[in-house]
Amino acid sequence: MITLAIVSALLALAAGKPCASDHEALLLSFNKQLLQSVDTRDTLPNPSVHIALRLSTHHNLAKESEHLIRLKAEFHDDIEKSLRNNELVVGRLALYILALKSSCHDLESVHLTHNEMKESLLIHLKKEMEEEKQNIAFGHRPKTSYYQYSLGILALCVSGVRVSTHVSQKLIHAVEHRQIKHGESLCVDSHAMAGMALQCLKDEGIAVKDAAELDRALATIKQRLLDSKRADGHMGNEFSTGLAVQALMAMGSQMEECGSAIEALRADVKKGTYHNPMAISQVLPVLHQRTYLHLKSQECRNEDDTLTTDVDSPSEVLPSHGQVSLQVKVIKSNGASSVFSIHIPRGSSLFEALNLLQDKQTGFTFSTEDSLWGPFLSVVNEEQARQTDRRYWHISSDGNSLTQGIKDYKIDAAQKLTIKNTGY
Ligand code: B12
Repeated sequence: MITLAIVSALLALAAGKPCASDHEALLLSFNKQLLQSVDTRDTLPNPSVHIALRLSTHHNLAKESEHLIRLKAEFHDDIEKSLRNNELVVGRLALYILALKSSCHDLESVHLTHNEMKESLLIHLKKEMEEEKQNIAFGHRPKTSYYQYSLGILALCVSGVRVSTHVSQKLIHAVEHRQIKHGESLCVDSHAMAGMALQCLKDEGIAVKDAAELDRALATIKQRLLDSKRADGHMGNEFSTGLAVQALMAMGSQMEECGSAIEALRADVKKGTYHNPMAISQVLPVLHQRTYLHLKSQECRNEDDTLTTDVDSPSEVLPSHGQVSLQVKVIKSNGASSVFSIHIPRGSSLFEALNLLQDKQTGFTFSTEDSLWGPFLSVVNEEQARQTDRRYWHISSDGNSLTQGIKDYKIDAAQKLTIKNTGY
């Protein structure tokens, strides 16, 4: 309680706000919102949500332990299913390990069954990291992404496992050679994750090839994160700012460097920008001034158990009036394009709009794959944009890249959407 009061006071001070109780109330309702999301049974339990709940000050221990049991059953099975399909599971496995760690679960007691062999989670992650290291050596990038590669290093490091110098070197090299991107631009989220992974190695004194080079990479990441700050305080966009501030804190930044970014996050929370549980899970820790590096010393003793889900009844959503017109242009990988038009109820999500368009039998079809962020658009008009071929369906509206997925993006005004099969 005392810690929370100090944290609140610090945050209020940094943001130039006199009222610390305002921050505490906001934090509590945001925390409850995330807790409530674990009651949903129509999606897999999400390890990132578990980590954020466990890094918080207030807890609902019964719900958290029930969630852990579901992770160990359903999420675990999903990872094994991917292994049977010969997919790499670096990022999801790393988050699973961090989630177990956040609940002080004995990692050695959990095993993955693959090719009729039983392996501990950490051993399996180490092997996949070696494989990714080879992929970078021969293909100049990991098969998954540098975001997942960083998560892998972070999970091993936080669990006290030695990370091979060759593995860490590949990440340091990628930072120095500006290879960490989301589409065409430098990826703020992945830099944040890389920063936390490399900072963990430094703090733990895990040997790297060249300590001075590690320091240079950390300084570069810090500078790039600070350079990504927009006039409104966000670093990158609304959805990367939480991780960016977390990384800066882990790297020892002073509050003054993050004050406006934290204030932007608080304004977003108030506006209701974060309703996707994955988005909440990436913002909540930093509002508690915690980072993933705190998982190293997680103790799970004498925890508060007062968090409830009696969230204030959600503000009534008024039925939207009228229809808006939507134009959907699809550009396939060979450049061929087709345009579809439809009228949809104002306020529909893009997912609902695409379903209506499909039902009209105009020739437009689509399908999605589940992910921790929700449905990822994977097939359009019978063409699949495969991540294995480093392609995806990029979505933009009136020329601006969407910052949310199809389930979260709401259409309030007439617009022209472009769905383009894009390489990355
Ligand atoms: C890497 C990445 C990508 C890569 C994924 C392929 C690869 N090389 O791994 C590519 C370039 C394909 C991509 C695409 C998009 N991305 Co992206 N992506 C990321 C990033 C940096 C890491 C994701 C990851 O690996 N997570 C770890 C693993 C363990 O979790 P996972 O759920 O299994 O990961 C998969 C999904 O996350 C999925 N995915 C990636 N991005 C997105 C976005 C959405 C909305 C969904 C549903 C799924 C999804 O691909 C991952 C690999 O298979 C995150 C950053 C973050 N903060 O999370 C942004 C992030 C998730 N992406 C984002 C966005 C907006 C998009 C796009 C919608 C951009 C666009 N305008 O087209 C598209 C998705 C369009 C579609 N077809 O549905 C936002 C989502 C914000 C939000 N509120 O929804 C994030 C948070 C970045 C940001 N700060 O804006 N992305």
